[in-house]
Amino acid sequence: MKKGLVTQSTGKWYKVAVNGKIFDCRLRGKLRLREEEVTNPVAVGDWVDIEIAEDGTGSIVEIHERKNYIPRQATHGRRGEQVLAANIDRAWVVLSIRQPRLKTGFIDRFLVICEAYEVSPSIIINKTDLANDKDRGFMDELRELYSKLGYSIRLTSINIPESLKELQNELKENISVFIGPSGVGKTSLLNAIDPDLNLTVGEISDYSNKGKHTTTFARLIELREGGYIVDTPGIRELGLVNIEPYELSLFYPEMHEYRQDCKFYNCTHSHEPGCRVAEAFEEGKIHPERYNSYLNILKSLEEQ
Ligand SMILES: Nc1nc2c(ncn2[C@@H]2O[C@H](COP(=O)(O)OP(=O)(O)OP(=O)(O)O)[C@@H](O)[C@H]2O)c(=O)[nH]1
Ligand SMILES: [Mg+2]
Ligand SMILES: [Zn+2]
Repeated sequence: MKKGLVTQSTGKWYKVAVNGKIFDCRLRGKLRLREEEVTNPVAVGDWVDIEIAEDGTGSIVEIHERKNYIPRQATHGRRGEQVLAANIDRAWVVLSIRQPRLKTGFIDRFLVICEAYEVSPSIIINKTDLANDKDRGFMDELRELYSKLGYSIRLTSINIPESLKELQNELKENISVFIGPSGVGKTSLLNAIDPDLNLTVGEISDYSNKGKHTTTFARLIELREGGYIVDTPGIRELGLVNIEPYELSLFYPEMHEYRQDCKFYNCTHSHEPGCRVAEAFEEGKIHPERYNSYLNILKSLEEQ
């Protein structure tokens, strides 16, 4: 039996690195049983025990306890959760200012998931070279808003090398993950940071701003300058799992100091009398963009 790190997951097959050697592995039966609750019981970033057969392929027989992981609601009508990555030091949500257009709701959902699952989140807004004056004003607002809340936010463009320096430094020395919609430039950023990688990126096309899912499976990549990063396929939605409506505000840091002063302990800060959070919003102490996204996410949790 050998201990290894899962570096790629393509459905039934996983790549597992053991002392620099890669083994193609499948899941042992008892682990497959968990597919009821989790669409992928094993994710990139997991430490696993494998047994190697005579033909050189392996079976994953055990998953080691995780430090943390990033889940989302499974899609395509499947129940349970999907694990996007495991054992992550830092998770970056990547969006582009244009092509496709940035949605702040995506950022806030991502931050909530990370707060709830004890992953340290940061934000990248890419393709700043496509920004017009209005976009630039908007990006400045976002930068101020999120850095005030304590989140790092980087504005990048693969066409502006200086914009990548800070990010490059931050990716050294730990395991990070890029998560975001398709076409925002997750893989392009990695190529720009480490040209040796030569990863496949989407073709330039503006007939649709939807992205075309160029990266089709999650994979762990070692960077030339140090550090590891999980590049993931683009996702359209970030559905929350295992969060009750009244718990949502726990994951909005700016609501902390107000929520304990609400009249009801299970206040959802949407319609209740004596709500201190709603009051703080009225007083301009909570940003409208954030309160609005809070209400949207709350509504989706209540409908679940
Ligand atoms: N103008 C501009 N285009 C960029 C930038 N970054 C990436 N692109 C382009 O955006 C397109 C999509 O890039 P990808 O790196 O494949 O996007 P992705 O996020 O990895 O997409 P998926 O793998 O589908 O999730 C490519 O045509 C890139 O050349 C940027 O900073 N500025
Ligand atoms: Mg990609
Ligand atoms: Zn309240």
